[in-house]
Amino acid sequence: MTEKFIDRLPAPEIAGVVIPWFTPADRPTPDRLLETSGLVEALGCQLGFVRPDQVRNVNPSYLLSGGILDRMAQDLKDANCTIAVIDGALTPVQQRNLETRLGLKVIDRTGLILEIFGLRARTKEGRLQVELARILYERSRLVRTWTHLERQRGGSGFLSGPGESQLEADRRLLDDKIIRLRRDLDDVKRTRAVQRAGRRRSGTPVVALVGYTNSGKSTLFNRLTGADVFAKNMPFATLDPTIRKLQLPALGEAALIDTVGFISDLPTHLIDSFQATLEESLQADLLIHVRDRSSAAELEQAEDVMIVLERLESESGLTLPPIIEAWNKLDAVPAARAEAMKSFAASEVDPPAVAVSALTGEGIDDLIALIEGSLLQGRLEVEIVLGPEQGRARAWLHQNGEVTGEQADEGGASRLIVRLSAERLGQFKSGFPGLLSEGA
Ligand SMILES: Nc1nc2c(ncn2[C@@H]2O[C@H](COP(=O)(O)OP(=O)(O)OP(=O)(O)O)[C@@H](O)[C@H]2O)c(=O)[nH]1
Ligand SMILES: [Mg+2]
Repeated sequence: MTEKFIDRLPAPEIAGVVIPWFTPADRPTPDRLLETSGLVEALGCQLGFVRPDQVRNVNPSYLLSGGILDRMAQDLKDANCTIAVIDGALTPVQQRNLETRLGLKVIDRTGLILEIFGLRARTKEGRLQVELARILYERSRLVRTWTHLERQRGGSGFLSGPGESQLEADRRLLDDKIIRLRRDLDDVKRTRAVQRAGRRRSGTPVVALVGYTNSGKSTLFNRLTGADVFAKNMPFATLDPTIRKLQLPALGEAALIDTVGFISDLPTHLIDSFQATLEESLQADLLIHVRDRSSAAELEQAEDVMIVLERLESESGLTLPPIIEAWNKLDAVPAARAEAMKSFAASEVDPPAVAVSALTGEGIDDLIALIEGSLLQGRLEVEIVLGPEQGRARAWLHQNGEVTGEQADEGGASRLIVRLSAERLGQFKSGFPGLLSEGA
């Protein structure tokens, strides 16, 4: 590669941000402005200015049209900006043209989010996923800059010039890296599958938190498990999945997963490369959709979360687990509305909901009751190994559960995957003690 499309940013930069909008329907709300500022700050940049600009006529070379562009150039200068952010989608050509015109580094929304992910990734898995996302992004831009690169490298042959073969070489290099990263990520997936099988063998129900970034998942996670996970008022505070024990009054031990949040216009490359992490949630027995009910953009955020989940469902071939909702930040909502929200939540059935404050602890007992109730209603998947002498247990399982897989081991034992209600699972545990390993 002779060229890097997303460079690491030396801090502190001063960023000037324009949020382009086109029709009244996509005019940025005040919350969108806050979100954009949050993203820029999450990158460790100071905010020079942030402003929505309506693009009435799209200029294909720059996206922004004349007047807006001139004003942006002036504002960037006035605020001593060192970087320009267009919180929208730029083609590689537009990005390059803007950089030349403004004399600054320019990044778009995808570039911005990728940078933040790069800063946040801590675990090996997180880093692999971010690296894959970056390379997929680079590769997609490589394809579209074909003519540009060719011209830049001065192709001399007139049928297939050096420009083209250079591009081919770049592309192959990226493809090789993509293959290696996918292979490494497959290893991660295998490890996860083994851990999951362990939990299944012990019959531990798994509950996963999902939701828009900054909705309070980690705060709720800490509240529910007594953990001390990094929770902060910034987008993508959490990137790597964390799993902890959750004590339920009747069911006993469950596992709770906290993971990466969603955002509107989440770059497709990110969803693709975060499959391993996101699939972990998809294979839970229950999802808690955490919604920040104090945000004005809350409804759109909730819709965006569901869109991503449904997309993951159709792409992975997995079925979404049952979903309940935690309407969070109750304390930040005016008292009268909070009261109305509490009773409204209580009347919701599809999906069932509870109003809570992860910060003050209000409503948390109700949430725990709802989690337990939903698990009891839902069906859990467990793996049980039975010796040849355990015919009675096998018959019981066939009668009371749904056996979705059965495999014979060398020693004559068989390995059953069974879907059971939590209640039946409890009966099995007490009726056939010792057949499910504890606490794996
Ligand atoms: N007022 C109020 N603030 C809350 C509540 N829950 C979380 N917050 C705040 O919201 C911000 C984001 O919380 P996090 O728990 O980091 O949110 P998250 O969903 O894990 O965010 P990401 O990991 O970035 O996706 C923090 O400043 C929290 O203190 C709540 O119930 N009330
Ligand atoms: Mg978090």
